[in-house]
Amino acid sequence: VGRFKIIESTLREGEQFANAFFDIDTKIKIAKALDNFGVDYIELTSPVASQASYDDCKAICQLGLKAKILTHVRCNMEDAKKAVECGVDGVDLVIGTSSFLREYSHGKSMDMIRSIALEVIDYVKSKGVEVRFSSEDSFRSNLVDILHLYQACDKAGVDRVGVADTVGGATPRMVYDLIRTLRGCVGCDIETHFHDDTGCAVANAHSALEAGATHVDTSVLGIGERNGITPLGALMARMVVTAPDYVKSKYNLKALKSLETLVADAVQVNIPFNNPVTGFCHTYLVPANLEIGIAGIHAKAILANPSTYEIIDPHDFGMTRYVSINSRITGWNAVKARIEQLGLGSEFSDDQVKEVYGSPLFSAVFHCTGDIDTMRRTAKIKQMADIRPLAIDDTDSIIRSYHLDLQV
Ligand code: HCA
Ligand code: CU
Repeated sequence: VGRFKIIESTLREGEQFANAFFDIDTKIKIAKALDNFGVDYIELTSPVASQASYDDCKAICQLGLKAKILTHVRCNMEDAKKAVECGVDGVDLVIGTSSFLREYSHGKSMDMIRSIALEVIDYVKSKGVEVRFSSEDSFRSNLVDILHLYQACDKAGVDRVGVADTVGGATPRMVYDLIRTLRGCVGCDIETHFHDDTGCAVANAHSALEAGATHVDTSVLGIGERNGITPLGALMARMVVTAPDYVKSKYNLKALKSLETLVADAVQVNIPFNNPVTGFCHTYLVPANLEIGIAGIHAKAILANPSTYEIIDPHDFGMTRYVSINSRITGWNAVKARIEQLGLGSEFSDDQVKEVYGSPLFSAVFHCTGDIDTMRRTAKIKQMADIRPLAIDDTDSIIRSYHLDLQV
């Protein structure tokens, strides 16, 4: 599980996302940001797709990035030739092996698939280029058929075989079983690709690694066909817990948020509110770089030792912990921490902190005048939070005006 590689497919699978249209400048920005993050491979749309795809693929190959550049093509000679022509480090070949795809898409038998695959693999290898062979819709393909096919590819010297959950229906246990079996059949690396239709894309990737897979396909924010694939950020959140030393030393986690923002802007979506590490619930109440919000009832323990309620240290991702105090369930310790963050710690005694915090006993007598300034002057945090949701600057102004009153 510990040592895995990322095949970052924002510029291939991600281009199949409904909103995605990347011009060359955007592609280059994203490729550089992915490279800076430290992904092992960057996968690009097939150069056969369009003239711009061809030109852009060539241009990205010439950027001199540390990441290896791959392109993703159908498993046939013409496509493979175009791919090699672009100067890529590797070619990802794909062909459908499920009965659905064989019947409704390309109409080829398993024997035909096998002989084409071997011919194309041989060609790409002869050009000194890395090659992967993947069976699309692997989980709805005949197990014996695909194992034989992968074994033949392995013998032919393929660098990786790929397993794809094209329709997003696999469970972590199905993944574990298939990868475990495949691991016993081939010596080459095993790449995996999981769609998220049933919400299992991260769990499936983790299961695959546990069973002996070596490579995981990701995209930034998971963008891809339908609701996409394993998101890079969520996989990082998962793997920094599973394999902390490897993940922290290999990937530039502090660059995750800016990478996600870049891609979110490019495809005009918001970062999902519940996104691991960088989502809205962490960043909502955040001035500058204070991040990770935690509800009030857990604030005391969090402040004493963050690990009490946190599996991930936000600092690993370049963020600071922000303990939300804008709630009626907040405890006075959280208010004290905020006062300290505001640089006023030395000027408040514990009794004064408790006073500005406000005892719940007084909430019955507190009247909302409707005038926000009067409310700010007279309200205590607790009472006000019982009336309406508070914003960060509400509590800050309550603290500051109390502090001013202390000085007169
Ligand atoms: C596609 C389908 C694919 C391929 C995955 C792979 C899938 O767009 O060609 O090459 O391993 O989900 O099956 O993305
Ligand atoms: Cu896919």
